[in-house]
Amino acid sequence: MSKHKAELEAFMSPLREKYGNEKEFLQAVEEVAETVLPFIEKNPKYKKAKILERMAVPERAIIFRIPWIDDKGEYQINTGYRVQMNSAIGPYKGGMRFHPSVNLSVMKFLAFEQTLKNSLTSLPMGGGKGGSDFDPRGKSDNEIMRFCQSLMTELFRHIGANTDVPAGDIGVGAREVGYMYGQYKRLANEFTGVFTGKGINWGGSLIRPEATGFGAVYFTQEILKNVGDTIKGKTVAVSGFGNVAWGVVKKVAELGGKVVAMSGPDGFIYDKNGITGDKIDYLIEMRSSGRDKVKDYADKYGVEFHAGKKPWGLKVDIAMPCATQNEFDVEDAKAVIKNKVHYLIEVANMPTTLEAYKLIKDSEVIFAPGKAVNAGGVATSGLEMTQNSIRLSWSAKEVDEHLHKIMIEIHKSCIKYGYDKKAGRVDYVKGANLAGFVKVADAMIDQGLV
Ligand code: 2IT
Repeated sequence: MSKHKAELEAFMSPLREKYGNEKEFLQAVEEVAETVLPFIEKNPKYKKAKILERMAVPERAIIFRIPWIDDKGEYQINTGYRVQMNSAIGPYKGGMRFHPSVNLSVMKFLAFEQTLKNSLTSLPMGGGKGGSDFDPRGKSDNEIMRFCQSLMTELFRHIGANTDVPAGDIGVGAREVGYMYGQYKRLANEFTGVFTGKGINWGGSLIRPEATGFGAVYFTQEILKNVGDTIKGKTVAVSGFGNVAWGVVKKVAELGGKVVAMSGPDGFIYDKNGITGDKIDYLIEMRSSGRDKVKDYADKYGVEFHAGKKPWGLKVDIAMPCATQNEFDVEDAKAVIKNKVHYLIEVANMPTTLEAYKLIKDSEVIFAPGKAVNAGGVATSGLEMTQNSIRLSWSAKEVDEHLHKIMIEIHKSCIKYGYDKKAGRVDYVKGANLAGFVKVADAMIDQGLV
């Protein structure tokens, strides 16, 4: 076993023993440990202070009961979570996810990733994540409201504008943020910027809904620029059709690229002319009507629909998984390598399995990790917090300019920590992990053993 592998094993094995059933959490930690441990070996102050060991344990994790009554009058019980991972550089910050797959492992992985991601944005935000195993699909508006109110009846005592600032994530959009915020305000008796992703009339920021997707494309532009390429004329495949995928489609089209494939739970569509113009508006319409079938798009525009399939078998220039964790597996990696897809840009949080990543890493494909690529979402949440603090609203142009600059800076940080002279290329995973780690680690050392 190489020295490097032995170190990784020594670090991971106690975690595996303790948290063996937390598959996603262990995966996220291992991917970070793999690149950070060699750096820690060279910088013993981090080793002595056991920074990475401390970062792998949440400062606090709250698990709570969410009882609510459905429209038939039946009692329903869900589990709520808020993992307050790290507050070394700012209040806990991160979204709330409502999805049946939510459990402690998923919450911890997301909160761990969030800590490094938020650090990368250069804004003062710690890392947190929350949510529930509640499935919003098929629920009435009243059921959603009652659920959100019950959740907040417990959560409100654990959050605050200077303590922990939640936002949206999968299954949580403007409506859910509204209902949670309303109940928070009622209980806490104060109007503060305790949430981001708020409505524009009551403290929200312009561009926040598009920010993750826009930021991902700005970051992609930088990757391409770095190898003398541009997005113009490039074909792109994306998965998912939530906020994030929509932002990607919109920005790619604006910059002269072509998103030719998009997926939903029912399969994917292939539109060789690209999703542009009024087709993008139709996507928004599909989403807001609560339909989650991309087949509707294929029917309306007469394009190919591939039932039950993922879009990664297509010969495109750029693949951008925007849906959820571990959606991109070994078979997808093999297809992407075979088809000579040039760039695999993670837009969701940890969409690539560890095994798939290992294949990609040893290939020609340029890979960028979600925590750098999708940081524009939370960065714009940070900008929303700033606007709330100064009691001003910035124009869309102002917010977009800040976002663009932040993404350019994140790319620079990745180069600073991830440029491999020998290979003559950037290791974006190493770059993002180290850049995110160093800021949090130094703050933790400054603040002593807490
Ligand atoms: O994964 C993420 O970065 C988010 N869901 C956004 C978090 C936020 O606080 O805006």
